Amino acid sequence: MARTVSFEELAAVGLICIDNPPVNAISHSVRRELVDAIARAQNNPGIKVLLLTSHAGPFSAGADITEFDRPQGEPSFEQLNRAVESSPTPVVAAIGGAALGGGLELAIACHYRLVHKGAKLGTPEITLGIIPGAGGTQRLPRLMGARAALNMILSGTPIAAPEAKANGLVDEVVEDDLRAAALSFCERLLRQGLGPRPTSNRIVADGLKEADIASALLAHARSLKGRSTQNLAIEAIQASRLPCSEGLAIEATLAEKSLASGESLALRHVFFAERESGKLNAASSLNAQPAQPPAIRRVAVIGAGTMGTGIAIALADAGLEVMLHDNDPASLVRSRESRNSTYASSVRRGRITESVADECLRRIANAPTLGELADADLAIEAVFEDVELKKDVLSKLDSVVAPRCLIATNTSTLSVTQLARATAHPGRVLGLHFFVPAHTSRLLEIVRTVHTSRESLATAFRVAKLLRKVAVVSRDAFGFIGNRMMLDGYFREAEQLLLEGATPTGVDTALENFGFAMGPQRVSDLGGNDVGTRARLELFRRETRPDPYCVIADRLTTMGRLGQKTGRGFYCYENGGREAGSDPDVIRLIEQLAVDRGIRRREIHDREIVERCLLALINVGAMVLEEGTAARAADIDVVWTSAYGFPRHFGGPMFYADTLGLPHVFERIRHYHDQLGDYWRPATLIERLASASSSFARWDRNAAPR
Ligand code: 3H9
Repeated sequence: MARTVSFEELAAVGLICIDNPPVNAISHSVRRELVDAIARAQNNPGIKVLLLTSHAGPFSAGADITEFDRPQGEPSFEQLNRAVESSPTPVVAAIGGAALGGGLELAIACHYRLVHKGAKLGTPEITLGIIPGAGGTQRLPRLMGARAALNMILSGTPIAAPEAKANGLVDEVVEDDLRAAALSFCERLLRQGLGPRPTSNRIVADGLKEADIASALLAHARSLKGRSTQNLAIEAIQASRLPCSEGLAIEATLAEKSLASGESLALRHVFFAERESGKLNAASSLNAQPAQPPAIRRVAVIGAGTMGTGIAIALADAGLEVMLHDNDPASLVRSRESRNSTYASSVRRGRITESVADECLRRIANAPTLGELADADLAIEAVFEDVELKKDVLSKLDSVVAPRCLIATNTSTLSVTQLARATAHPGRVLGLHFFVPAHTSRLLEIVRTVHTSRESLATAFRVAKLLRKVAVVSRDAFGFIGNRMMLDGYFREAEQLLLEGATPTGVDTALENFGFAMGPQRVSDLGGNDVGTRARLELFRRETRPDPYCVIADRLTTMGRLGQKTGRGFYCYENGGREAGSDPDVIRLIEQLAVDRGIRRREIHDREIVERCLLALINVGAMVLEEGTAARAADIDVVWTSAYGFPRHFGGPMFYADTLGLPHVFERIRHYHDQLGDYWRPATLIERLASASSSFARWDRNAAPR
């Protein structure tokens, strides 16, 4: 088996390098080889100082998450870190790239730390539903104080090198050559006769007061909504006022508890699902060999409205050159103003410097004519959602751009296949479905048609990677993965509940309490009820759906109650604000629509609201799978957790269904089918998996790449 740690003697310095690509995760073999290297150094009287670093890439991305489902094995993290900290030879960590989770915990068990100026240090464990369980909750408070440690652990966001230096986490920040600086640091230690400096011998300078805990919880309230890992983290940090060995024992118990939690299982599922969904062979059966996509440097964006402008900003942020075209010069002017104000706001919030903002702004140039787009590597059409207009733009693009150029449409409702047929080269056409706001949203749905070539798909994956977005491939079908499930499952059921007696506030609050970022009616008001109505018109053009189907939202659209943008929708928004107030007129409208359909209204419990909306989502999700629109259940989970506000700590709708158990899911869907009619027909896939006591996860594992 290949070695994952190397050891080299450089005069009095023993150089230990972690070499476990791609991210130097601290796997069982890394731990074993690190402990061996330390022992070897101790048996060599010529070695006076140990330098621990990585061969390439990050210092370490932490514990190997793929090993979490099996026993840790010896040496454990605790044994490794004890071997490091109790080494009679001083140990210096030289951190290039990132030191995350167990990687940082290893570094703070070392006696001294140097960090490259570009490195990041953090404890992302909370994003995986676990607590730092390799001494982080005990040693971080000893180095940076309990309050700062609490914030770092609850945020999960890494900090930059200067901040790490300022709060005592590292000794020096290195500007250039980390290895050379670390070697001269080691020489200095030797000259000055400085020995080991165990972190665990320190005492925590501050204690955690109730007010500190409350303010940290408040600061991270959004990301921790509905979660429980933070309570274990707080308990562990509080134990840091005890002698370190006692604190470590408490940490170990709490870490184990966090690892076994459903929250952690779900979050780890999403972590791997996001990485898997962005891989070509997982998404396509077009060809066994991955294609080498061409480089992307210059991108043409056609349409300078909200979407086109957002896409242009996303591309510029990724360092790409953008040529923005629109037939309407006024649109181009408005787009420039909107870009200026977006970047100005990023500077004001301290997200980027003024010079970075200027650089990004300079990357976007207006292109008054289509002819100027000829040397684009990628062209993205983002014009108004009108089939003829889009066909016209795509066909013109096809004749203007070079053969290597990928052509993408940003449609969210139209048939990409039909649009692609407007070109002479449908193989190079696909959908890139961005979400609003395009420059900050995490998801990119890549829509492939039967004609889309593997090269085009590979290029689209590369684009997603460049934009740092999570990519999921959808087959070209109405609504792709996300909107199809939203309309046919989630929104439709939410409206049915309104007709049966619930109120918009009742439905939204029940689902928000479950963990959704925003309830369905608030989402509809935010996106615009007219947008949903337009999508439904397109759906009804292609397929039929029995009444009632989102009749309330459609009626609101007819009444000009388009949502936040008109100050009225399912709710009313006073003075152009975002505060949603309930509106008796809407309740009366709902009551009338219910009477028209002979529906008797009743009181509906929150539990029923949540169950029906989730089961409807799961049922349509299963249909999306059996129809082949999504390749894997995990892809659906990625779509819903990254763009539709489904709580990550429940792992996405399909993972959640597995948690409930498919036999139970099937039985409840059948119950609603009997009660509410044919639109609740259980998906065949659910019936099949339930009768075999199987799960979506197993189905994903067994299904060949489609
Ligand atoms: C921990 O440390 C627990 C301890 O406190 C206690 C222990 C007792 N393990 O993201 P990428 C894989 S918990 C295994 O595409 P990037 C990833 O799956 C850990 N594998 O690259 C992918 O594999 P593949 C706390 C890992 O450049 C490949 O590496 N640490 C791990 O966009 C490339 O990943 C974290 O939570 C891992 N720890 O981003 C950090 N990390 O190619 C998690 C990555 O087969 N990692 N892989 O699909 C990250 O945040 C990002 O991967 C990182 C690089 C920023 C490092």
